[in-house]
Order: sequence, then C-alpha cells, then structure tokens
Amino acid sequence: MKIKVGQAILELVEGDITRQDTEAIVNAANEQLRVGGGVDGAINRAGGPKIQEEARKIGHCPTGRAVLTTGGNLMAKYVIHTVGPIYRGGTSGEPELLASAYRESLKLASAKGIKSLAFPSVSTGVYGYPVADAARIALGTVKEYLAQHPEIELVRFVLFGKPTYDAYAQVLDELSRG
Ligand code: AR6
Repeated sequence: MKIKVGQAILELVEGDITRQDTEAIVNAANEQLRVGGGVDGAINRAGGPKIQEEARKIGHCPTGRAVLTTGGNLMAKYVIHTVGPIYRGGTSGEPELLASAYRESLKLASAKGIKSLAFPSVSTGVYGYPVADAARIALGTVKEYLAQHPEIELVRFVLFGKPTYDAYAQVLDELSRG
C-alpha cells in the first residue's frame, strides 16, 4: 500500500527490513546502542560487525533521538539507530517520545542528504507499545514531515508479519482519506 505526500511516496510493505534497498534503514535500538534482539539483532547479523563497532564509538543515544552508522554489508548504505520509548501505560510521555524518534530519524536523513529510508515498527516488539497506537503516531509523524520536507523522496515502513502490516494499513487508509 502506498500514498503520495506532495512528491514523496509513503509506503507499507510486509517483510524483512535487512533486505531493503533504500539508502538508509532505521534500527529500533536501545539507549546503550548494544546489540539486542528483534530488528536490532537482525540488522547487526545481516550487516556484520562494522555497524556495532561504530555504534560502540558513539556509545549512547537518548530515547527519542537518533544516530547514524554505516550499513556494513547491507544493501542500505546507512543505518539510522533510533531509540523508541519503553511502553509504561502511555502516560509517561511515550507518544511524544515515539513521535520524536521518527522525527529525529528523518531530520538526520535530511541532514545527510539521504532521500530514501525504511522504518520498522519502532517500540512495538520488546518495548511493548500497542501497535495500533504506535502506527497512528508513526504514520502521522512521517506524513507531516514529508509534507514539509520535499528533500525526502521515499519512506517505506517494513512491517514484520501480517498483524502489524494490517494495523499500519488501516491507519494509512484513514490518513489518506482525511
Ligand atoms: N524486519 C522488520 N521488522 C522486524 C524484524 C525485521 N527483520 N525483526 C523484528 N521486527 P523490536 P522495540 C519487528 O523488539 O520494541 C532490541 O533488543 C518486530 O516484530 O525489534 O523498539 C533492541 O536492542 C516489531 O514489530 O524493537 C532494544 O533493546 C518491531 O520490529 C529493544 O529490542 C520492533 O520490535 C527495542 O524494542
């Protein structure tokens, strides 16, 4: 499923983010930038040790922010590591922090001249964010950014499994109507 936002494309696919040919892929990292499970483990396995070497030099990334490393052996040239919030019921600033994680990743892409990037569903695995709520924040934030930043040409959400894809598709359908 895809929509246009100005000249940019915002699309959803079901699949594995490590196999994307966008210039950058986004990792759902932790503040210590230490290799974990989920999408983080998959990206580090597929991309090789260079990614973790660079991440270790950077050392830390606060929740809601983003940092950049090489893509190592991945097709993507860069990995943008962002840290989404751990879900603690939704009243501890989680929505703002999740929106910030997407916005800061996009800002980093703009600053580096990256025109195409792929996001996973940040925070909805180990960090426990309810998928429908996270999808609304993720897609709303990206759509708003694309409307104001024509330098980004493509944002692809790569959703792992049909339930996550369906949750995002429902929200994107609503957003494209209104
Ligand atoms: N491609 C795309 N999406 C994937 C892939 C993949 N290869 N593998 C898993 N997902 P999670 P979080 C989905 O747990 O909740 C790590 O240990 C997964 O199904 O990876 O932000 C980090 O080091 C889910 O929909 O990230 C942190 O400590 C989504 O990616 C912590 O987990 C996010 O799940 C971050 O937790």
